[in-house]
Amino acid sequence: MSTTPPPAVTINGKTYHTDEWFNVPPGVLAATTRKLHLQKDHPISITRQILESVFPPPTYRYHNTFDPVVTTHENFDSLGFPPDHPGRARSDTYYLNATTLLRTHTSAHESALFRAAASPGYLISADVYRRDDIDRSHYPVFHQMEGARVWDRRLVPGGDLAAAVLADLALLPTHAVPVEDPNPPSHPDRNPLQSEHHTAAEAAAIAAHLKRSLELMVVEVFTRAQAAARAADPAFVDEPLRVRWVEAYFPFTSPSWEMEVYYDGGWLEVLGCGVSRQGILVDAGQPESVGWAFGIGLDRIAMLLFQVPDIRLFWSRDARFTSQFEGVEGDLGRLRRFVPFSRYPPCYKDVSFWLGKEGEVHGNDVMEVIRGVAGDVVEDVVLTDEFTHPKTGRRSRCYRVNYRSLERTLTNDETNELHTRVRDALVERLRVEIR
Ligand code: FA5
Ligand code: MG
Repeated sequence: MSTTPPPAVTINGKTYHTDEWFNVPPGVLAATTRKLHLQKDHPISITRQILESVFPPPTYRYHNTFDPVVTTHENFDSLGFPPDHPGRARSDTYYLNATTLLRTHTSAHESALFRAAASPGYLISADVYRRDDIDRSHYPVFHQMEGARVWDRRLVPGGDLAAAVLADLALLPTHAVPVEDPNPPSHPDRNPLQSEHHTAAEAAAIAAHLKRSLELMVVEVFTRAQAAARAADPAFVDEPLRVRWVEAYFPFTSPSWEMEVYYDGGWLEVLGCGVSRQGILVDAGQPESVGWAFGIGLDRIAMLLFQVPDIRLFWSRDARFTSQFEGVEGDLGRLRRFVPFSRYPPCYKDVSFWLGKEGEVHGNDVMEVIRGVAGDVVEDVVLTDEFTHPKTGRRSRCYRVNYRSLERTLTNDETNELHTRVRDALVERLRVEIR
């Protein structure tokens, strides 16, 4: 994508030089100042506090002010991402320069926190950045909470680590939610037992502690959401919570799982987790510690908790949104479901183009050009058609853009003007030819 980077950018008071890797648009740079997870009475901040309540101090320490700018080493290498991992591509990640980027996940801080070893467990909540599609559940900036818990073998009485972890598990509350598939089989090629570091019994105890902790976390959210719904409507009856575990893969955990929650007719992934790969603890100077880690999307949980239908609302400064959460932070009993204000009419416009001679155009680049022009007025963008001309071999694509403001009805003239600017920007930035 053709852009001329500014020579340097300043984020949270620190200045970074840019190079040909720079690809952060102004709207994303501006979002680095918002810190929604710390904004009083914001649904993201309220969600953070509900999740924190399940992981109490002093066992868990909270870190909520880490800077979003990290090194490629922190975000990828320290976690064992291979050099050719697709997540490293400029099409997926926002770079300031070749070795500095906006973190794509809170795991970027895992190594430093393991190294500090200030407490057996920690939580870190923060804004994270990814180039992605545009729709009602995707935004280039979202929020994650990462948690971890370790046990130091040297501190375990009698040296029986599995027994010590199970003793900690026995101290956790229980819950009555049925867990479908509590122990899905792990495939040893992707998720081997780390047999040079753990016995099977130790890994099983760590996994059991991990799963119970995370199940308690979603039970807490779900109980709060039900109470909020009943407060608004005493006759409200929600579907019972259903949870399941599925095998997953992360370069920094083994075995690994995702938790899914049944929602609106389907299974929704809410978090990734696993038993930490020992290499990360060894590199962090903690070879005697073993444990688990997880990462959860706060925006997704907040959307479920408050029934917020569109992720863009979290960025809105419209009082019809913000006023609905006032006072909740000091008193969770005041939590209510979000009452949507009127939805304005959608306006669909198509744009079809031939790819230029330079060839491939990444879908994320198309999304970003459109977001760059239309900002939060674009609700979603869908690729509706793609074909190769049989004679010339030229390739064509068609995208359908839905323009719909959260705050007002757009006029015809306004959407036409926006769409013209979108088309011009696609030509200029991506060198495509409008059909
Ligand atoms: C990760 O980011 C891992 N760092 C999680 C992890 C941490 C695994 C520690 C193991 C140990 P993933 O990309 O799947 O994994 O994202 C984790 C969660 O963030 C998802 O389950 C989802 O809840 C949320 N999430 C991911 N992408 C988006 C998005 N584009 N918009 C909103 N939420 C998202
Ligand atoms: Mg995932």
